[in-house]
Amino acid sequence: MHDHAFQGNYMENDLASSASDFFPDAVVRHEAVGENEFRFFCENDVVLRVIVLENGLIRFRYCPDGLFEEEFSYAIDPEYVPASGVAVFSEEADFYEIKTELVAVRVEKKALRVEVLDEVGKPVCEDERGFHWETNNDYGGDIVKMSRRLQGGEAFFGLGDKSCELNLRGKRMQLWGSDTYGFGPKSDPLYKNIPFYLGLHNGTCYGTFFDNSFRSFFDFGNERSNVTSFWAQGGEMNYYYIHGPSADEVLQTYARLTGKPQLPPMWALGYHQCKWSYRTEEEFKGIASKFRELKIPCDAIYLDIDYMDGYRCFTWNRENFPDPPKMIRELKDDGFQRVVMIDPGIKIDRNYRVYVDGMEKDYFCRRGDGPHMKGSVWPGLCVFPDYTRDEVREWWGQLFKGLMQEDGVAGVWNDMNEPAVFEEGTFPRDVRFHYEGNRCSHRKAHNIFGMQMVRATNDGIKALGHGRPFTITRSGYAGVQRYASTWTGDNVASWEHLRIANTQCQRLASSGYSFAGSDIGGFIEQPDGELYVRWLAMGVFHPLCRTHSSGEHGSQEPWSFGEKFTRISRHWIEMRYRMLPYLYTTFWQHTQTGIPMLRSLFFLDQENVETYHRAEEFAVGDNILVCPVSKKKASGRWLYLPEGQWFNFWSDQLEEGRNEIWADAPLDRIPLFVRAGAVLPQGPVRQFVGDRPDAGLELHVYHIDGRHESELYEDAGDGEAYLHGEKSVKTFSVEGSESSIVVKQNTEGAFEPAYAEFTLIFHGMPFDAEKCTVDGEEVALEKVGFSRRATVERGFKEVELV
Ligand code: MIG
Repeated sequence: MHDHAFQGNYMENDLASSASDFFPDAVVRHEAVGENEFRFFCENDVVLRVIVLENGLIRFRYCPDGLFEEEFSYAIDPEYVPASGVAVFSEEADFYEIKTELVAVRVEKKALRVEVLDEVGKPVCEDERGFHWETNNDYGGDIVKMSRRLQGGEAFFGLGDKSCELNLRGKRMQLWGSDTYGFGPKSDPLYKNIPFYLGLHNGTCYGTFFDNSFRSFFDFGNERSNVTSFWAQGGEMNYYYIHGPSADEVLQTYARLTGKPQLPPMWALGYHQCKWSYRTEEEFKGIASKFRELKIPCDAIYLDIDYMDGYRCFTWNRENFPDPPKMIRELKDDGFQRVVMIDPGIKIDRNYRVYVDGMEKDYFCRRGDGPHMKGSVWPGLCVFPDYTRDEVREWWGQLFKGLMQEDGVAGVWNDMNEPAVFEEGTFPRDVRFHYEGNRCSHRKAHNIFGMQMVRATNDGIKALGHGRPFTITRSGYAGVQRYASTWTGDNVASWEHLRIANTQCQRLASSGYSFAGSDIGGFIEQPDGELYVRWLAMGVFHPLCRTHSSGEHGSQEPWSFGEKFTRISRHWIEMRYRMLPYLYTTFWQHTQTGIPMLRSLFFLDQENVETYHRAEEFAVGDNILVCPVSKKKASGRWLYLPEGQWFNFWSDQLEEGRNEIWADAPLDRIPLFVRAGAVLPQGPVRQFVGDRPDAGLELHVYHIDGRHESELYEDAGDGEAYLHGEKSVKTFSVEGSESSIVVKQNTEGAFEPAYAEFTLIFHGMPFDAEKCTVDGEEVALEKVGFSRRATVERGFKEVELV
């Protein structure tokens, strides 16, 4: 049932170099097209087009025979407008040079090799043999290849959901989305296809985005230790060089090019509970009331495939769910959002309206010779919508009308969209796709199928009036971050998988896909209480925080492991809600800048090679750093702090960065550090996001010898008013010395939250604070443990503590 045919099973065309490779000859001619495009023509008809989109964003397109096919990309954000770069062209004896403010691109005359140097002339990225190709007689087209020199000390990151070590140096990876039930650290390919990676050496970071949806490969010194290469089994050698020099800048540019997510409703950042499956109304409602009864916060509960009538999408099993609108209304009244699964397979059944309608409209995929693509999935034999046609996407979107508008479903979960079919694993290669008029086979459409499915889902429910849709997808291609959140698929309840989940969420974030989480506790098999709470403690800091399990091994809810672990689970989920204002702010910042929500250590200190090899520590947003405990029976762990000064969240102990330290961590602690000078907002514990709206926030102020700024973003938490000014962005600047600290607040935007006061809590003051003044007037200062606190009006301008 679960097919692994594509794992480790390299076929004849999988090698980076082959005896039948062709290479470009010498450049014989060049021309400029407009101000930012330069074309180079070789003796044997190879053509290279270099397009300067921005000073640090250069696109390279190659063709072997002078004939570029029409271009089309699902990845590029339709709203992307190049921030036009200024290119200066010159010719030297051996090469041509295109110079911008940030980089110099050299194209060697002899064999079309490309080299990119930074503004001080340091090589960042150099072709080895550069572009070459192999002709593909089976399918036509070419296997297009690129090889580069691996730079001294170079580390590699990104490439989506890979489960191997964080730094990809020495690895070879494949992109061909696969349903990999129970994957392990060596499984490849996995579910997602994100052909974007970062190279980092000598403190300089650059990105490569190979926008080609065919089955593709990336080799980081695996086949030959001094060579990096990437290639695809069809399509064009079409890649973007993205200059840093910082990793942040690379990600910002990549996000401008391929798009940023919309801000989700705030409840999407609450705690989510899922299982395969809650099978009856009684069971589903029972789960919900148990959360409220035990006072464990929860915002969303999920129905997996079994709520449907024989797995027919957009239907209900009326025996088990006799009155969905009523059930949903009751859950809604109790503060629960309802998320349901929808798969791409449509059951072949002439009494099923979705099938009949789709057949009449000719919306399902067909085989090369004409018949419909049929494959077995949960409902039995199915057909599959061709989501690469806009009429089909629109039709699909409308199908949600009943679920969303009549029944009151709040969010949609798209699974099996690699696409997965039983037995064969995926569609045969000859299946045809519309591809927005650029007709093609499954070889080209496979890797974008899931993205187009969830796009149709997301746009559909948006058109049905959900201003901020919540969708979650298993597969995706570059750009999918515009449409949906994601999870890392069918993992296992083991300590190794806790570490893999950490790696995958960090890696997805580095690949432009921040809104991700893992099945907390593991999908397959049953965690024990210790593993569950350690995993939950990490999951609380992931953008998506959802427990899910296959349900085959008993229950996996926060109360499933005895009273002690119920208490600890509650503690962690309450922590999620305390962090919610901070996480929501971090998400909003991400939608503005494209800087990842989770940042592996090299984002924080990229001059420092120690960070190239650190995999478990990560920052969440601007001000906090986490390092999950990932071993059984550990009482704490060693971890590395990057540059800067960090306060231990639990003890207020000040630690100097660029140090390996030990942090104690009993089961209700996770090594957690706050940046000196931060203002960390913490919310009240709520049972769900709409609960107690007038409860005020705490602002935790951490000392700094110097200055630091932090932000707090707020809005109504749902709907689109925030796009029209109904939001509030506060900047808190902290200025501290040995004997005082001043916090200034500046607010922009029209949104007024329902609460009136902040509690300021001062941490790590190196002086014995005695007096607190707010806008010139003294206020009461309370001493609590090693911190001082004062309650102040929300609109304060300046608070001073001496
Ligand atoms: O073939 O819907 O990854 O989260 O619970 C398995 C049942 C299909 C795989 C998903 C998993 C989900 C399960 N699905």
